[in-house]
Amino acid sequence: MEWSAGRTQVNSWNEWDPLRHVIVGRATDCHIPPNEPALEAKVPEDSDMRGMWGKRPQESIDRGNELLDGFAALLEARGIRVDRPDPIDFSQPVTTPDFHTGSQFGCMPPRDVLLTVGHEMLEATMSYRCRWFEYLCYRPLMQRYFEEDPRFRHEAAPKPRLTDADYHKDYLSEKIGVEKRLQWAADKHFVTTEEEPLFDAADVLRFGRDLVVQHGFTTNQKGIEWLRRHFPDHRVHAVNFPGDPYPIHIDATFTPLRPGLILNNPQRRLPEGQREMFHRNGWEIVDAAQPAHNSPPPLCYSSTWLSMNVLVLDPKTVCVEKSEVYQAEQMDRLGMEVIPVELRDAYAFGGGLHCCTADVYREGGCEDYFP
Ligand code: ABU
Repeated sequence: MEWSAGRTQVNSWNEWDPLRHVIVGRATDCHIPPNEPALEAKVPEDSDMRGMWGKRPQESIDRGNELLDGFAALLEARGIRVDRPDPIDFSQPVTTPDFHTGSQFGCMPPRDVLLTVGHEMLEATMSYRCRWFEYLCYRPLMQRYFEEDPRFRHEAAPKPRLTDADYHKDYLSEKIGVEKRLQWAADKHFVTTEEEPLFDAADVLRFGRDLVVQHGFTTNQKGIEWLRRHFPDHRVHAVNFPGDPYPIHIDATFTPLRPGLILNNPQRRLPEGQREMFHRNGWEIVDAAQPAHNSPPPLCYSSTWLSMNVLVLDPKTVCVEKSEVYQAEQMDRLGMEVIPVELRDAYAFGGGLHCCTADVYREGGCEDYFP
C-alpha cells in the first residue's frame, strides 16, 4: 500500500529506506534515577553523576525540548510525519513485588523502548528498574495506530522481574577499572545474568530478513533467544564488541547507512569471526570518523561516540549532529547528503539522533540482503 500522510500505517524493515513517519522523544520531567545495579555498571567510573539523583535542572530540560522540537520541525518540513510521546510523572517511584526504586527516567529515548519490525511495534523488556514503566508514554500512540491501521501488531515482551538475580554482583563495585571491564567484555561477562530474557530495543539493528542484536549490558543471550523465537521468519544474529567497556545499545557502535555500507566504531570493532555474513554478501564495514568532542556534555550517560548515532532519512540522506564536523565530512565523502541538526545539548537525556527517534513508517518491504 502506498504511503499517505493522512492514514497511519506501520511499516519499517530496515534502518535506511525512505522515512515517512517517526516518533521523536521529549525531555519533559526527565530524572536522573537513583542508583540501581544496571545503572551503576553503566555510569563511567570517573563520572560526576555517580551517586547523584533527582529531577534534571529545568533549564536543561527546556533546552533539550527546544532542540528536540526543532528536530521534529525539521523532519516535518521535509514531509515526514512526527508523533511525540506523552510524558508521565517520572518522579513517581517504581515498586513491584520484586523491587523498589525511587524514581523513573523519562521518555527519551524512544529507540530504547520500541522496536519496529515490519507492521509490528514491540515494547522491549528493558533492563533498568527505573525504565520499567516507560512504555506507558507511548501507549496513547500505540492505541491510535491500533485503531487506524488494521495491519498494525502491538506487542509487548514479557515484563522482567529485575530481582538482584538479574545482575552480576562483581559489577557492583565502585572501582573495577577499564582493563578488567575490557577483559569481561571480551569474555562476554556483562552486568546482566541469564536469569530471564532481557533486551533494550536499541540493541537491535534491522536489515530486512536479518536482525543484528548486540549482546551486552542491556541485552542478554536469553533476550536474543526470545527475539529469535518471536520473529520466526527472521534470522537473528548475536554480535558483541569487545572494545567497549560499557556496552549498551548498538547505535553508537555499528551504523548501517544503506545496503552494502556500515560504519563501525574504530574502538569497538566487530570481531573478525562475526564479519563473515557481511563480507560474503559484499558489504563494506568502514571505521567511523573520530568524534569532534573529547568528552560528553554535562550529566550525560553516553559516550562521545554519539557522533555516529545518525538518523538515515533515505539511502542518500542522513541527519548528523551539527557540531560533529568529522562525521559530517566522512558522510559527504561516502556520497551522502548531510543535514546538520543541533542536538548536543539534548544528549544527556539519553542519546543522539538515532536514539531520540523510533521508526513508524519507512517505504519498502522485507528484503533479503544476506542470501
Ligand atoms: N544509547 C547509545 C549510547 C552508546 C554509547 O554511550 O556509546
